[in-house]
Amino acid sequence: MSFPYEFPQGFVFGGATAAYQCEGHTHGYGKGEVGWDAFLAHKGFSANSASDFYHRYEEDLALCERFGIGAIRISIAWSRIFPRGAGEVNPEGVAFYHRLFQACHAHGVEPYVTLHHFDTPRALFEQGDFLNRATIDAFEAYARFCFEEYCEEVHNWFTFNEIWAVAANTYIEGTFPPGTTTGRIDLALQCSHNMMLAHARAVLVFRAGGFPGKIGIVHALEGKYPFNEQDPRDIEAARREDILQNQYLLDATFRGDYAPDTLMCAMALAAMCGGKLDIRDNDLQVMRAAARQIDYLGVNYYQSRFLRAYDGPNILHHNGTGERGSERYALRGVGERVAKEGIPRTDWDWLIYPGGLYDLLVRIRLQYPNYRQILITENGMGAKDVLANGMVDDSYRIDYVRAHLQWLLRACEAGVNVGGYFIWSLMDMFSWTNGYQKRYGLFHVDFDTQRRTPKASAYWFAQVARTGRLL
Ligand code: BGP
Repeated sequence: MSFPYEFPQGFVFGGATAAYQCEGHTHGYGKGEVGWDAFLAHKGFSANSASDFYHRYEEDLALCERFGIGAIRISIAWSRIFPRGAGEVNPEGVAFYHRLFQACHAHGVEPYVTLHHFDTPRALFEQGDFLNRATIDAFEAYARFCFEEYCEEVHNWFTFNEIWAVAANTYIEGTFPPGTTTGRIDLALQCSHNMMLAHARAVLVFRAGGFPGKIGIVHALEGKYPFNEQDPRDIEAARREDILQNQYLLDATFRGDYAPDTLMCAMALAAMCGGKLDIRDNDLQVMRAAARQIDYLGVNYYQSRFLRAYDGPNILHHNGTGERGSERYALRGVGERVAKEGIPRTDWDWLIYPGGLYDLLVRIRLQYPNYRQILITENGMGAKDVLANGMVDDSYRIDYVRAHLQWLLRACEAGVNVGGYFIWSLMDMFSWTNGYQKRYGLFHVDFDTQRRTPKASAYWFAQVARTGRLL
């Protein structure tokens, strides 16, 4: 199969990071606690050192500059600004992000800034996180503060990173803090809705304030395919998973409400768990207004799923160790995720299926013609990289990224407006439910010394970014 190889004019090549995974100093410099701190301590993990980005951002930005990476995805840690989520401001945190954004510009690296990347301040988290509507008010106030404070330095904003990951991992899989709830599809859907409302309110604040720049949201999307394309029950399983992870959020993002088939399926799944969704008319009014005003959608794409119908009890086993074959995910009334012959998997059981990215991009263009632009805000391969003789030969990562870029280019050719690609991740970082063994970076980090070493993929990516061609 032949693929196009030239990226569109102005295409942005970036590296992605997230505050909690790279900054370190989770308790330092006036930062307030987040729900993750105690949860990780209990599991024997800590993000307190991570990649020490708090002190080493100059070095990382210099690497971006040297390797032709013109943009960086950064998130602001809400609890560095408002240690308790609302009220008192931490001036040290505010000043830190000014320094960081200014350094980005000094290195010619455009910052794309996310307001919330999984790290709700503990004070709000303990009061129900986004299931509590008070958190929506606090998020809006925090967003307004950031727009006002950083409007000269930041012109590319995202409200949330991966609402569905927050919702599903907290309330269905139980892999995110507090780690005590599983199987509650109703709570996951309610959490998603409330976060979409918070997103919409932040978008309206941004527009009303006339701040310069663009704003959007980042969703984690996955292609959902029936295991057996001939079996109507598998087709239905794939449809249900698709609505849960993709369509519910895409509807909320681009329509500002939920299409009848989306809503019916969501309500039925919520009812199956004994719950009822609280979606108010006023919420939808706000969401509809925001849907008309967002500039871009960030898509995080790593994998797709093949689904078989499943009605037994929930079996949810997360592979957080990199022991291939140890993942199980079977959700009653939705479906069971299964491996498919011929489709390779990473050590963490993530199916490598680059064509799924194409399918999703084309589908967005057709189903939501009012979308303006898509940025791939995360894509990359987690692996147990080995540093030997000062080098990391991660040719498997190059293959992974190349294949995804090929399908991305094919989607551009099919008329989808894709404006950029941010590799996950810029450097090795802490991985939420997997610790430090699962590495994604272009730059290897020795977590003892914090020394950065460019991997083979960094040299390859630099070539692509500099030439705007996939050779
Ligand atoms: C996305 C998150 C990132 C990152 C990535 C890889 O869901 O936005 O923060 O962690 O996935 O996931 P993991 O670290 O679990 O392998």
